[in-house]
Amino acid sequence: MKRLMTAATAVVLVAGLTACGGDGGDAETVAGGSGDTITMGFAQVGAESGWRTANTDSIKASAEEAGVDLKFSDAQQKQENQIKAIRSYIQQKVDVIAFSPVVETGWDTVLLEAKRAKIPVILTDRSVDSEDDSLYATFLGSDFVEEGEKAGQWLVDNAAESDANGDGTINVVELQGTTGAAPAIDRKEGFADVISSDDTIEVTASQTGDFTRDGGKKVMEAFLAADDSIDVVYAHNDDMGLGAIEAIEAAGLTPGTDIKIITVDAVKDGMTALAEGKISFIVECNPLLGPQLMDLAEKVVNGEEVPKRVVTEETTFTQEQAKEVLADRQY
Ligand code: GZL
Repeated sequence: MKRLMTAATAVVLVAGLTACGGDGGDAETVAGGSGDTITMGFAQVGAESGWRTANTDSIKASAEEAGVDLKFSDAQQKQENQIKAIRSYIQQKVDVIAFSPVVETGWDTVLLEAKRAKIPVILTDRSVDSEDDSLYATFLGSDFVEEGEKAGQWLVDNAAESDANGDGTINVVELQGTTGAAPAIDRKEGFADVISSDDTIEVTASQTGDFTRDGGKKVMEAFLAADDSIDVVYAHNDDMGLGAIEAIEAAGLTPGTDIKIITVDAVKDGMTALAEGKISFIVECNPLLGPQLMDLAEKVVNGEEVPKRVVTEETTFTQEQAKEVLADRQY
């Protein structure tokens, strides 16, 4: 089913850098609120990556800042836990529900329950694949296809330097994000579209590492055991790229020299590895969605018009750029 996106109403989110504090955790009430303050139920994916932790911190800090009474749950990357959390928010009659769908499909039933309970839903970070876009008020998050395209474009532009074994072909292995998740599907699509313009570049293996460091390490170990001519790793997030670095070094190879690594996110650990030259290029995916989420929630609860799609503004980093900004990165 095609995701219905009214791109024309998309609004670009200017990244607001905010301090981050707090930790993940199961169902909890984070920001005190009483009387006519807005009560928000937030069903988070989990705590699988540095990006997710920064995203959680931004949401909690922004709720505190905005005086929003935040009920927060961590689904440990399980869709059934997110659905349970959304149902509990419906029973608690919160003013608004927000969540980052761990996968694209399987949400229509519970979102219809929220609609029938007259509780607006805001999608943050990841979207759902549904024919009925009346099931949510707005989707705030990155354009993951564009992120994949940026990663692919860097490889096309740097193909020659990426042919480590000099055989005239660029052998790429791909560490995919969580199976069925919008960022995994879209980053794969965008990357494949752009590299198809250069027939010397080929993805010879692609497997999910579930967006975790350990997942990236284990899959990379298997890739290295099966193929001694890998030139490039394209990892859908920094954490899997960092896991791949561990596997590459354990195999006696030098990341950045023997095998180039391209990742997405630009969290501190990823940017540090980029500054050191172990990663070669990072496409930023901004996790600081908290301020915009609270602003959208207030408008939605007050019955104000909001754009159906709010696109996060983000950039890319080379090794030189990482060295320049690393000290100032807040996540
Ligand atoms: C992207 C987000 C992804 C990050 C990963 O917006 O959903 O999930 O890229 C995170 O690091 O686990």
